[in-house]
Amino acid sequence: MAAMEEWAFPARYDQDYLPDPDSPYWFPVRETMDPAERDAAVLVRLREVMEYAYANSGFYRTKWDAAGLEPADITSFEAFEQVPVVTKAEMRESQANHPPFGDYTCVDRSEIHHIHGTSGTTGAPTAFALGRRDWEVIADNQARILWGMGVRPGDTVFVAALFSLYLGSWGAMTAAERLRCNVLPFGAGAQGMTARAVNWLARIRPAAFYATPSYALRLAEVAEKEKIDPREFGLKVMFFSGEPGASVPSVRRAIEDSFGATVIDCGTMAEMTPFMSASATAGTPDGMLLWQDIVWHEVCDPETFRTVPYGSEGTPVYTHLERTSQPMIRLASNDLTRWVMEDNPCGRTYPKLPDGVYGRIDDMIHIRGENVYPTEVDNYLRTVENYGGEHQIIVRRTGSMDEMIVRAECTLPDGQRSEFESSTGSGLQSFLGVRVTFESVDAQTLERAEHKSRRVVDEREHTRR
Ligand code: 8LQ
Repeated sequence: MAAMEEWAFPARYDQDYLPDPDSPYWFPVRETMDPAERDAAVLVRLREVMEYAYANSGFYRTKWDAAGLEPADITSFEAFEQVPVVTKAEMRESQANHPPFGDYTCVDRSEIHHIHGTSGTTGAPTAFALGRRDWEVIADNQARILWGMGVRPGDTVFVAALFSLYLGSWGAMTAAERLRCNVLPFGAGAQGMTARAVNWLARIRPAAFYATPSYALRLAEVAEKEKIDPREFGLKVMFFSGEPGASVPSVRRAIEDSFGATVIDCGTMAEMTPFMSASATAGTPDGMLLWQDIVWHEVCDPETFRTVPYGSEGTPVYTHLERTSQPMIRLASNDLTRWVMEDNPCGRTYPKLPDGVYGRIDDMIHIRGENVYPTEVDNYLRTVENYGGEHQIIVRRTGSMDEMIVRAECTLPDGQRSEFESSTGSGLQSFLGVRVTFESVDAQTLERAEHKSRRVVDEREHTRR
């Protein structure tokens, strides 16, 4: 077997490298090799990354000493699964005790190239410190994944996500720059910006587009108002991260139908940047492949954090194979997914998340013994005629019972909605398998997301958040 291309730790990629223009792969060996051989190389790498973190970070040293393990013990994946996971709460605590970046940061402040962070409005934000060299490696990795999506040098990439603390937009931009694309860092979130985006898209006609799925749908609505058909943008590929959507069948279809482009789902977590390591490809456009030689992805039982067999559901746990600034080693995502190992039409030998990441464990609604994912409501409503495009899910406790109210926009005038309400309410109820109180409101009255949607209003006292 040929050697894995540029496989070294710490990583340093040839910044002038570009693949053969006819190759669907950036690194043909790494992407199509026997997965068992790749896993063997990854296991050695995991030990190297752990040795590096043990030597350079008080956080990992303390954590692993307490668990009675050291990097040299990691001689099998079974041993690696004993490494305790890192939680977001631990990272916040580490940053509070060792401000501003926490004692899991392994490089000197002078080596930090970008600072990003969580953008939540409640609680202490977490700061992400990304090293100069890491930034280059991130660009290279994500350029490789964009290549896999079918983006090519010279293509215009339109980035329609927040340029602020959010890493998604910066990661897409940096990747496109490395790929020798021309980048239009349009951004999102400012007053009137969506209508301007529509006009810029129509004028520049980019090949590729990046945003959150919610925002793409919002953009399609605004385009309609501006009397511009989004198909006229001529987009070839639209890639999405940040929230479920691109793998929710009816949401995906709505985006494909509106824009006439291939929809690609990608993304893990900002902490894990290069976050596109879970991503679909041009040849395998559905679900997400796990690019195991960039980030090591495990799908685990959420209680034991041991991997579940292929075919099963669990929570993703991520490990960096190349980051040296803030390496994440077994970061618990708290998300839910299912993984499989099958022949991928694109020829890459990676495992796959066939349904993407469905959502967060915390966002799952437990109602009368049943679990409901908010994305299932979205998936159903988008198939309903006269649905106005936005909804809210209210979860309330009445007495000792939980109640779920779905409030959805309807394009019909008030007074002509009784059939819509009764058929959608009963349809939704049988789709979800739980009792739902269904209400309709006028179209265009619920707030549209400029970033990630927040559709669940959980009024129960005992719920977190
Ligand atoms: N999340 C992110 N991408 C997702 C996807 N494709 N499908 C389902 N859920 C997804 C910068 C990147 O966009 C990653 C990112 O959004 O990082 P954040 O802001 O730290 O949010 C991470 C969370 O977004 C994940 O844990 C998923 O719940 C969701």
